[in-house]
This record gives sequence, C-alpha cells and structure tokens, in this order.
Amino acid sequence: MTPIPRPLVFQPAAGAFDLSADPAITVSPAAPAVAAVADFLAERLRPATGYALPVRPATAEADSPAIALALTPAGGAPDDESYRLDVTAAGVRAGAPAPAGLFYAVQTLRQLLPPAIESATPQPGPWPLPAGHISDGPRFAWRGLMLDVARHFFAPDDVKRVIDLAAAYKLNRLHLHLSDDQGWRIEIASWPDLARVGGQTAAGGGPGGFYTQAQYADLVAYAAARHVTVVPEIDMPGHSNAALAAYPELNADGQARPPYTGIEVGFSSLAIDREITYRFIEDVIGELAALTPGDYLHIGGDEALATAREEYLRFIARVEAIVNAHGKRAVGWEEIAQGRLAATTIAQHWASGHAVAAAAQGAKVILSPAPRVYLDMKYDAATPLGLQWAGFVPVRAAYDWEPATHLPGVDEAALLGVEAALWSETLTTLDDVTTMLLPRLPGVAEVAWSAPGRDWDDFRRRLAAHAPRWERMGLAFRREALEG
Ligand code: IFG
Repeated sequence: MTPIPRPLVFQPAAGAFDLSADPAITVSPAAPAVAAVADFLAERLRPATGYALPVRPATAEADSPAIALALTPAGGAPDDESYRLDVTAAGVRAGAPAPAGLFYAVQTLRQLLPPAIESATPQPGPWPLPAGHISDGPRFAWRGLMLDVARHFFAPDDVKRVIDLAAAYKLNRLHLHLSDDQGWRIEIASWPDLARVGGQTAAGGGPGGFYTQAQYADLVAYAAARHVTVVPEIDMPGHSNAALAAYPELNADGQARPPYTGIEVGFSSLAIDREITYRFIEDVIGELAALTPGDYLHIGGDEALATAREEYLRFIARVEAIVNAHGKRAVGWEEIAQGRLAATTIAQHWASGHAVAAAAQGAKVILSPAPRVYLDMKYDAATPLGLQWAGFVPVRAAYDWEPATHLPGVDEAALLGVEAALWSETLTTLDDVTTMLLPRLPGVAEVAWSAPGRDWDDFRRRLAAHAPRWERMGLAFRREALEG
C-alpha cells in the first residue's frame, strides 16, 4: 500500500523481504546521527516482532541480510530531507544525503509493514516488507502542527505522543502556543509569576499547569530526535491576559487583571507605551531563545483588537528586533504584515487577510487556512468537540486543496509550507487531541510533503488502511470521519 505522505517515486516489485530473517540494522558511517535513526527503527520493530535486530556498523559482508542505513551521497546539504529506499528479498537499503532523510525512510518502512508492527507487545507476524524502490523528498520545507497548550495545558508525555504522531507522517515543525489569555505555560526565571500565577488555570476554570525549563528542554530534545523543530510562541500584544494577571506593571493602568477562563478573544493588550513591557519581552525572548535551538520564535500578533493600529505596528517592529537580536527569525500571525517586516520574518496565514501584503513585501508565508487546517473545527455537526467559526472541516477539506493556488497573490515561491493548527478551547485530554487530529492530520501532512496533483479518492483508500495502525498505537481517532 502506498505510504502517507505519498512518495515522489514509488515502484513496487515482486516479492518481499521477511523480517523473520532477523537482520541486523547496519549503519554507515557509524556516526551518532545515523546510529540514532537505527536505534529509533530498532525500537519501533522489536516490541511487535520480538526480534533482536542488532544495530551495528556496516561491514563488507554482503551475505548477511540487513537493513542498511547509509548516508549517501556524502556531503549532502544538512537540510536535505530526501531519501531512497530499496527492498529486495535479500534485504533493505536506505540511503540519504543527511540523517533526516534516513529518518523519513524509517517512517516509510514502518508503513510498508503490516499494521501489527505498531503493537507494543509481541505479535505472531509474519513481517513481510514488500519489495520495491522508493525515491522521495518533501515539496515544502515547513511541515507543521501547532498545539495550543495555553487554553488547556497538556502534560509533557501527552505532547510527546503528539510529536510521535507528527513525525510518523514526516511533519518537521511543532509550534507550541505557550501563552494566551487563559494561561502562561513556560517558566521564565526572571519573571517567576508568569508561570506561578499565569499558569494556574485554564479555559473553563480547570487546573492549568506549565512546563519547567527542564521539561521544555526535554520536549525540544525529544522533538529533535524525531527531526521536529520546536517553534515556541509567546502571543503578543494581544492574547496576553495571563501575563497581565501575573504582573500589574504590564497593564496600562497598573492594575493586574483577574485570571480569565472564558474563550473570548481580542480584549487584552500589553501596555505598549511602558518601557517595562519591552524589558519584559527582552527577558522572555532571551530565556526562550536560549532554550530553543531552532531558528524560529513566534511572537503571535493576532487579534490585537485592544491595541491601536499605529501602536501595534511600532510594538511588532520592536519585538521583531528583539527576536533578531537573539539570533532568531521572527514568525507572526499574518496581521504583522500590516507593517514593514524584516527580510527574514515569516507571516503565518490563518484567516485575517494579510498574507498577500506579506508576500508583496517579500516575506515568506506559512499557510494555515482555517477552513482547511484548523483541526479544532468540528468535522461535522455531529462532532462533540471543537468550534465551527471557520465552518466544518471534514477529512476531504483538510486534504483536497492546493497551496500554490490557494491564495491569489501568494504563489509557491512565497510559501515556506503548511501548518495544521489545533486550538484547545474545547480539548482537555490527549484523546480529545488525537480525535481531532485523526484522521485529518495525515491529509495535511500529504499536502505539505507530496508533489502537486494529489487525488482524493486515491488518498481516501490509503487513509482507511491507517486506522488499524492508530489502534495499535493506542490513539483515539474519529472513526466516523473515515466514512465521510
Ligand atoms: N483564532 C485565534 C485563536 C483561537 C482560534 C480558535 C488565531 C491566530 C481562533 N487566533 O487563530 O487564538 O481562538 O479556532
């Protein structure tokens, strides 16, 4: 069955390689980054098969059956995510110019095996890997998922399950929406009440929570081991009530705001005209940049309805400069394109109509069109969870659209890629999260990875075959949506 995302070139052949040969997983070179992919593969295959699948350096021996992972050709660009995968009755060979490509070859291998391979306990098998040739690589460099951990907080282990799922479908960005009106979710040492006070509650009034810096760093490392870059977002100047509740001095009137547990938007603003606000931002961005190896810091900028336009533009320009001073590229919701952006700044399109202005000034754009990839939208009227302000988003809506022509005035050259967004006003558990992500996220992943000219009927058949995989992974999903 052709994998999801569909590979660039997929040439099945007769026969299969059977894992019962208990092959070694060989690496060349025996470099840590290659061994890490081999270990990841071994950890995926050992539980269900019970096979040893030892990882060892490749040797000249051609006789032993092996799953060979090799960095070839040498000297490839480090951000090259392409790979080749060849399966014959004698063995498996994966080659890629950089470790990410080998990681993606492994994600494809998982899907070529029966769904039972995703079981955490020994299964009877057999474990045939169908023979064939694949050469593959992504269309877009930015293939993302945003998780809103501010409206409701999700524990680190839940976020790790989301990272596992995103990586399995070759997504490479996890945008964490860390602050909003209802919660501040990351410990900032120099402003301790942000987490201590701002992290105490959530939408609906339930318990909040926050990531210590150690937990955030652990999530960043966990994501990096799966070739996912974490993009942290501190939303400002709006969507900031949690910070305004923690520190009176951040409010224009010097009065701390009460914690907010509703789901309205657009009523909050940092005090644009107070210098303390920019010391606050400098400290927050400084600590977050130090914890974030990725090149990007997201400054939010959406729905700043309580901020005067001129003040908003001055604010965004100052915050962008602070981000750049810390060696990072600024990302912002598309409203930031009302002002002049730095050449490296990225605008994220959602629904507020500024992406054309961003592209017109030469900024790069990430597409997150709400009617397509806001996966907090209900699938249909019968969906218990989610919102519907952007309309229903059935599986086909998330899949059957073309980024290059989606926004007239924003052509492919301006696009960095595509990002699904999962806002959590109505989501409180990991099951809630995965029920909204599955089965729609694989469709968005294919939009972001695969070549133009995709076909819904073909995809729909491939997608149905993934439900047994999600079951074996222990993930809740909306089965009804597969019939849609
Ligand atoms: N829009 C708001 C989000 C969230 C969303 C829910 C953006 C950029 C509606 N801003 O999307 O905070 O409330 O679907």
